[in-house]
Amino acid sequence: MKSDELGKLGLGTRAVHAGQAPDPTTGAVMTPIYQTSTYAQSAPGVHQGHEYARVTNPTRTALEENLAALESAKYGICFSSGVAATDAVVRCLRPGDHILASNDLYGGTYRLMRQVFGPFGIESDFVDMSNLSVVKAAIKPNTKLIWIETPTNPLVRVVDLKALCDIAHAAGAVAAVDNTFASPILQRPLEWGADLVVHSTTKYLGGHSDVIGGVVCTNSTDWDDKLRFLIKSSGAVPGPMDCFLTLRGTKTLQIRMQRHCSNAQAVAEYLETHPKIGQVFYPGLPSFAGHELAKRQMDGFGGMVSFLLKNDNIQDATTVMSSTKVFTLAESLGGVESLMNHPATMTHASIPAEERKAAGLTDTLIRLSVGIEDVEDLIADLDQALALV
Ligand code: P1T
Repeated sequence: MKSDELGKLGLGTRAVHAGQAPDPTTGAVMTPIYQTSTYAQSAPGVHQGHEYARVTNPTRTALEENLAALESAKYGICFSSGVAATDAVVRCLRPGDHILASNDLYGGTYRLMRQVFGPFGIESDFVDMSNLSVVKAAIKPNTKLIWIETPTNPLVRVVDLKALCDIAHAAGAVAAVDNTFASPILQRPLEWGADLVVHSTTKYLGGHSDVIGGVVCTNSTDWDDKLRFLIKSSGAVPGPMDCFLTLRGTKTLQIRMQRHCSNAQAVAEYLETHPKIGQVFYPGLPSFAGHELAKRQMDGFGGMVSFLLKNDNIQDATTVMSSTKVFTLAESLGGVESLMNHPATMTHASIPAEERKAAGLTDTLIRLSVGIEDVEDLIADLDQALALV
């Protein structure tokens, strides 16, 4: 299907069809796994569009077109992990440049910016992006990249995409949004003015916790060129099998997201009224600070819920995290199965304790990735674990 036709179709239809046409040689309806490292040339420089698989692979191209269509983007560039996608964007900066990022964000993004790029002379600061005046005050003359997560990991704060993209552009900086928590079904940042959208495709896009991957989507030909040059030159490419699995995942993305949202809403409402719960973080709760903004900016509130116990101590939190039977205690999110995560020791351990605390990420916070199981079973599982404290 051509890209001008795709733009008129709904997201569910794009998820199933974009980037994919029956294989011209066999008629195979599903995109084959082109498990090859190289392609025959009939004379030097004469080939059928592919030369070497670090540069392009047809299974990867299908996935790139599929993800671009979902994000309302012209281009999608796939990477071997979400972190590799972030790395490629940051590599386009130069020593002396400054990144302004959200202070509530995936711990690996913090580690990459501070510990990997810091020694190369790229500065980074992390601020609360739900406060626009704090963001404006933190912009420096050398700020070249504003890195936004919304909803944030792990406190699911919702920040104003349009306002932040406007601030970035007024400062002459690029606005990049990590859209992993929302997925393009619930939020398409390019439509709010972002220059780049980044995903860990490991999460909702893949959807089955069986593959690691990343993507950057953009409408900018300049950024497409820069990122493809990096793919060719530094080689963080996903293999064809991984692309196939991710492409298989996106076909069901829309219906999975609907179920993640309804299950998470029910779990959040259950937790909010539970006597042993101190605080629930979920954009779908009217009591949550980002609720009204989420209603305007998103097409659903997502599958991620975080909470604190009323007895806000690590012993009780550990008891709950060690006692669930349907929720598995593990890093990651966005798969069909429900996961429970302890940010302080797992996904966010690389952020210094003082900085975590300042951002409101306490050592007792528990994060849920609510899966697509029967919601009664999820609630019963939480209920039996909470009964133990
Ligand atoms: O794991 P990888 O595919 O490299 O993606 C990194 C990444 C990027 N952005 C966000 C918002 C993420 O949450 C992640 C990975 N996060 C986890 C593993 C986690 O459990 O939070």
